[in-house]
Amino acid sequence: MHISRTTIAEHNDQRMFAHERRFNHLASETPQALSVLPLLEAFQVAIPSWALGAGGTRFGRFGLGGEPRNLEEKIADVGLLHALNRSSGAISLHIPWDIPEDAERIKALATRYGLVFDAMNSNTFQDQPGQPLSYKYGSLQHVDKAVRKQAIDHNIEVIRYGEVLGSKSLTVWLADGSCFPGQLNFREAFQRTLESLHEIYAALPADWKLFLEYKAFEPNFYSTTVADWGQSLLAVSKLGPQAYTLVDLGHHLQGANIEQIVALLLMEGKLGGFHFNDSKYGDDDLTVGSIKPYQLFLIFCELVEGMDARGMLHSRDLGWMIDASHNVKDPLEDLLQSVEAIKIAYAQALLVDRAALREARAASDVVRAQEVLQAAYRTDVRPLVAEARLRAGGALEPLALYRAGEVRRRLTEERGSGGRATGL
Ligand code: PSV
Ligand code: MN
Repeated sequence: MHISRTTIAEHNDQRMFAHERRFNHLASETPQALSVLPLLEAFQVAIPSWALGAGGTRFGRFGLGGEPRNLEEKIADVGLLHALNRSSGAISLHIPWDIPEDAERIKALATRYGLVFDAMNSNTFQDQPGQPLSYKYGSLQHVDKAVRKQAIDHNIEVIRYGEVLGSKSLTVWLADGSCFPGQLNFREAFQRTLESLHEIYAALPADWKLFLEYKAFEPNFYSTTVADWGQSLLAVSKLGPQAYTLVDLGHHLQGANIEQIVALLLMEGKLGGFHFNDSKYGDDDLTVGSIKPYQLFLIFCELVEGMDARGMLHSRDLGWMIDASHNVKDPLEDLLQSVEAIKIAYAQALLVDRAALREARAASDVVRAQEVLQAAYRTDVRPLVAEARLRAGGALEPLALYRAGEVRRRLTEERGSGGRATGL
């Protein structure tokens, strides 16, 4: 499936007059809007290879037509998103769901779509067919050294695949933990995990990063061995300068102040990457910005401020990835919405009057501080995000063009309706 430049240009021409009117109005009201356009254009969000088909819950899964049947088709789907929004120029692979059998060919295919490979993800939370030892009681934390070795070797294998693809990071998420009190010695489980991580860390190429993702609960429901940002930070600090914490928005206990976590991790130089999604109750993996868009904005405020304080390049110095699951929506539509929500929150955070905020804080003027933040949050930045997309060669309204092109129907014709993308 391909959407040509001509189709995009025709779509844009039909909308140009209305877009220019909206954009010029915004630019006249918000003069700094123009200066943020290059930042918006450069900002890319990686699409996870496991989120291109229908997801599911433990109660079942409702299939979808035209799901990608292999890695090549997943790359084609991400290529399509990127052609539409020019902001999804990377793909994040999960091994062994997406083993690149011929990595050089896969890399060349991705390059044709203008895509690079973001973080590689290992999987020691499931047993694979033919796997000698089970991860039922954990992987890097396991009491049996042989299981730990199997999990370490798997992570090193993932790094090797990533090297050929041009990736520069490994994300480790561990389901390790315990389901019942008494099952684990917490200290020893953490120490075994750290020891295993040291071996993986030692296999990292010099220009790679290791991201350690934390998660409060699930699939273990009494304890998780890397359960929160403190535990991840503890581990990555002991590992060394190439190890960082990864924040997945769905992995906190309810009400956690994620923006504060982000601020402190950045302050310590230990925030490495992000998994975007949204949630109401637990790790719901919903469309970014669909439930708590204000929280997303506040997180971006801390990201922008914290990265600027350290002289970091927004587009490059953190790993930006979506990690979502799609139970009722067309995944490609959902991903377009998610990327748009991320860019809207980023644009709004860039528009915060930081000097005014500093002054309000210095005067302990709480009311003024809120006004300053919300002035940015309540600015309709959609024309700004659309202008950045237009300048980068994308569509003014990606979702509208996706629907007008009947992409899902065409994908279903091409790939059939019984296919099932690999993943959870
Ligand atoms: C776990 O819930 C997680 O967030 C990790 O990032 C996994 O790799 C991903 O979801 C896919 O299951
Ligand atoms: Mn995640």
